[in-house]
Amino acid sequence: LLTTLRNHKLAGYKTCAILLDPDKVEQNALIDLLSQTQRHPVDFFLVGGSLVTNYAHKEVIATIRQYSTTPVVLFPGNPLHIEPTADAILFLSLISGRNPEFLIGQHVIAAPLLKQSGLEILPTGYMVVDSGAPTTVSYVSGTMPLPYDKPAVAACTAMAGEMLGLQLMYLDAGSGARRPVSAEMITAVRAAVDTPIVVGGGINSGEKAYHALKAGADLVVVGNGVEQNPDLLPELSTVVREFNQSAVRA
Ligand code: 1GP
Repeated sequence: LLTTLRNHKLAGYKTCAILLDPDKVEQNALIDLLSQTQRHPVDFFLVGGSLVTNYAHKEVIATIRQYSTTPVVLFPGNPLHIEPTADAILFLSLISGRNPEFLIGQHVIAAPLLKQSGLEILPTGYMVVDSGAPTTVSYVSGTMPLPYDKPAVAACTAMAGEMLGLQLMYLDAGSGARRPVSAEMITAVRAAVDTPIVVGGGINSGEKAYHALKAGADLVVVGNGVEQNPDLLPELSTVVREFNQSAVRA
């Protein structure tokens, strides 16, 4: 998947992913969503969240496999969320924070399990961005998010992450964020690094997805938006497709 993401980035081809939170997703709603993705495809499913109270990763992935061939990527909050039936895992180092547990500590615990799992490892610089209200990820990780209006801080953080060898950068305003990551910040990070850039948190309309892609995101992640509004999936899929078509024409 990393090679695919890199090639897409080089070709200027944009992608989108739906984040499924095993705590929230209900079996029938998931089946409906999966059948909708036959008509309105997405590129990846992300499964996980920073705090999972109902560990149903395996069941959620089994249902996805039953109805879809779209790759499944784990978005873990801790090593308990490793599920070898997925295709890959975002191996997240929380580089916006200064909590050693989320920079390297949990990774040491997870490493032998991951080595055995057969999962593709996607080394990811994870940057949580202030969205105007405390988010679960900030609270659970005990870290301060990047200031919303300091694109240069995000750019330098991403640069350092890339120099440390991280292969993807994920700018996340947090689940259900009131405001998504700003276009200015995405553009600054885009200019600072060559890695593919993932952007998520609070993207609950096609328009917001468009702005993130236009600013330089390679992959947009939508979670709550799709759960709350069934019309968003077709909209999202159309935005990404049209974006790619206009890029080809240009
Ligand atoms: C959160 O980026 C994801 O980690 C998705 O957020 O649920 O707000 O779309 P939303």
